[in-house]
Amino acid sequence: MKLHPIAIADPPLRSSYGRHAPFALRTIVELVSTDGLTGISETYGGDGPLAGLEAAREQIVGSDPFQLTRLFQNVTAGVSTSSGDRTQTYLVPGENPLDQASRTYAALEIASLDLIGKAVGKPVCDLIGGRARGEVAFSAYLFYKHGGGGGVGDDVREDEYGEVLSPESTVRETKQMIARYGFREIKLKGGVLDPDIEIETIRALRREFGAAYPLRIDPNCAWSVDKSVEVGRALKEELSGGGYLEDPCASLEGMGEVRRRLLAEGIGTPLASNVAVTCFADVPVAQRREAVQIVLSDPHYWGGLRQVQSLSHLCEVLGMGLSMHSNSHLGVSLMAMTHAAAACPHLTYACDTHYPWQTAQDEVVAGGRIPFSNGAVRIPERPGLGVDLDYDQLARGRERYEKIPYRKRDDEAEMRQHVDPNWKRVLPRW
Ligand code: GKR
Ligand code: MG
Repeated sequence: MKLHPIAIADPPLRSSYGRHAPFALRTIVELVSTDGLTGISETYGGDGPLAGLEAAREQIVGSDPFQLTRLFQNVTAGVSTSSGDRTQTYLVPGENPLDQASRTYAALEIASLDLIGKAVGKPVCDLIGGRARGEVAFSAYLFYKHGGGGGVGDDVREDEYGEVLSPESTVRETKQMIARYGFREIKLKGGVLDPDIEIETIRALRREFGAAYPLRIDPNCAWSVDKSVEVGRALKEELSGGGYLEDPCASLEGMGEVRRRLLAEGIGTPLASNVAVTCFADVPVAQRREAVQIVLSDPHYWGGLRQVQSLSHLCEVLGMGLSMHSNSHLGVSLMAMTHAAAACPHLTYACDTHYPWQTAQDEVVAGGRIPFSNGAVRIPERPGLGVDLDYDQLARGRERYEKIPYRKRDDEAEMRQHVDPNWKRVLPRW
């Protein structure tokens, strides 16, 4: 097992967590088999995830990549991956220590599946039951942002979007992104500006793109129950027809109350979550309480591709919808997400992806950026995930990692440094 911690340029994107740092952290995993094949994956970066993977070294080295059930048992031994206090609400995504075991397993499973695919000459989605679709649709993931691209000093990236802190500039940003990638669904990361401005932003997007482009907004719990109901009411039309309201407020209790109050007013906007529902045990509870109607899966977080398939089945049985969450990532992750979504028939929403926010300069996939056509990524007719590593690019990512002083995402610190020295993450803010 080879672990490559890397840093990738990331623009100053805003969310209720704060502001993205100039570089996001990722880890590239390589599993090299005795017959010389290499399986790869990409996962969370920084000290925590790296230590989790190191701790699993004994479990993976010398093991058989086909024995994933045993690997899961070993890596998650003594840790409940299906229940417990796993809420992400007050933590930066991917930083809850209770999630480490399933995140570690996920990275090893994906690299093992890539390895198996290369050994038997089959794409990853075909190893786990085959594909429900040959291409996977992604959504335009819009952020409010400050001007400038990612990176610092003599290592900065071009910024094609500029400052986006108003409804007008968000429409411009969306038009640019859709022109380039062809996305057919739109997600706005909210919880940044006054909710009235965010409501106006969604309305402006609806006016510009029409009902053919379903809309979703995700303030990552920045709103109280009352404010969530107010926004749900104001955006009744705009979030209907394939859209959703994602994590408007914290906790299953809060989400359940929002849903009940909206339904009482005849507003059926579904609530989606990657914050209130973070483990299998949460899913039936969320369904019983009517707190969440659409679960946001993520193979990196939920324990790999096969667990996402289980989640898909569970959601189907419980009459819930399934979508997919993302964090800043490169092409190896994008391909794992694509294979996972292709193998989940119940996943009917366009998946989130941060991919448009990264650039070719940071991509570690040989041959460069993964192409999108009409907002979708095709499953390549190649074994495994269908991508290989560019080792020069990987080395550059590692150099960047060595140069930067931080080993953990801290959006709050970025806010204090660049925007407001007294900024704190307050939930709910409104
Ligand atoms: O990149 O700032 C961000 C997002 O807020 C991300 O970290 C979230 O995990 O996109 C994610 C979400 O849907 O909550
Ligand atoms: Mg979310």
